[in-house]
Amino acid sequence: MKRKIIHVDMDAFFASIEQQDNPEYRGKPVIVGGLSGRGVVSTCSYEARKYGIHSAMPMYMAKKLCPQGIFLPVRRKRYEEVSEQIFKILYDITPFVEPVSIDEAYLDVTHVDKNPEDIALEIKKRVKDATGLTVSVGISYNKFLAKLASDWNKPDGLMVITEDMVPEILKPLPVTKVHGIGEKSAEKLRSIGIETVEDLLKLPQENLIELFGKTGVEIYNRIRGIDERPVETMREIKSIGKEKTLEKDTKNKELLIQHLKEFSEIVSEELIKERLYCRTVTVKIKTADFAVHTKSKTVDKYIRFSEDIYEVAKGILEEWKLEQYVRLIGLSVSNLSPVKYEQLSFLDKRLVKVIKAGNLAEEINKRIGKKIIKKGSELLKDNK
Ligand code: TTP
Ligand code: MG
Repeated sequence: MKRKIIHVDMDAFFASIEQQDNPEYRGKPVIVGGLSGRGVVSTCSYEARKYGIHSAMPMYMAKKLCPQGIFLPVRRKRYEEVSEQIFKILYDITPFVEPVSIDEAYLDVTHVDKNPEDIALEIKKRVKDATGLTVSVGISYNKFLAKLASDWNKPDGLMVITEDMVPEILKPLPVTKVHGIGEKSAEKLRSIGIETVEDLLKLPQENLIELFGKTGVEIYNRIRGIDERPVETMREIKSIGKEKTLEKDTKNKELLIQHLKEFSEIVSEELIKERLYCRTVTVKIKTADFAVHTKSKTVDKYIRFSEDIYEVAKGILEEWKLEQYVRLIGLSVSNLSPVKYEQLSFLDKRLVKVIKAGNLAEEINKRIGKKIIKKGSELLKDNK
């Protein structure tokens, strides 16, 4: 049975949030990014894109292209908050969500008892109602094609790529549209006269392997509509941490706390990148005699921001009676979850195992609300 995969990607995400929060910016070129001398554009509104501005462009260049633009700094915390609202909607549709970035995810809706177009429309409506923002949605039978579809008619797009459309629909595309082919690879291909997928389809697999190694096989398959990558709902990551051997052994707590502050920021960034939250914070110390000591604290709610992690880590160190000089200090977080809502924290391996075993009703019953139980039993029906 062919899978049903949905890819969602918010439109001009950071810039759209700014326009939503500040109605006077709507319909105008809004550019969000680093505003200092060497800053770069994070993203810009579609109005600003008409001037040729795009992500990763140096800010001074954007200012030159559109001096009348509205230039704003990045408010990451706010964007995270909105992202959270969106992911809540996605997880409400299916537990099989793979977060790709702050504004992008794959959903495997093969087992959801609705047609994918209706699910897509529901996502668009619910996201709009909750946040005021538009999202582009692509539907297909694998990840590569679903992502291509969501990008098809941005912003506010909805596109379905069915099996009978492949490979015709892909042929006119530039090779850079193929997942796995970046600018550098495209250049390589251009040098041998290959610009579009149609050109690429003429190359035998061996040639692609010569050019790209293992990825060559993937590219060969993708342009023929084959991509078996599963939507990965679970993360294997057990903990995230950072540690450092000090230049000089010390007993100075202020100095050690300073390191914890820096580590909190690094760890927090990683959590956000992986779309994870944590509940346990561990401080590690290696003393001058090379003995390793750790102390942990588990908090009541899931956290991910550096201030919160730092607060816990600092508390641990403040209470620590340092008897020896410290030569290494570390900070790690564990007890990770992809969502901070308790009712959704069933997104782990166990669920998948149970589904495979086929007897999930009772297991899910224990952990989740009624709505999902229904979805769970539907799944069970499908699996039989
Ligand atoms: P994207 O989804 O790539 O871009 P976008 O949502 O702004 O626009 P589009 O309609 O084309 O999807 O990235 C999501 C957010 O991630 C984006 O709003 C800002 C941030 N980002 C950066 O900070 N730097 C970058 O180089 C890119 C590409 C994105
Ligand atoms: Mg986007």
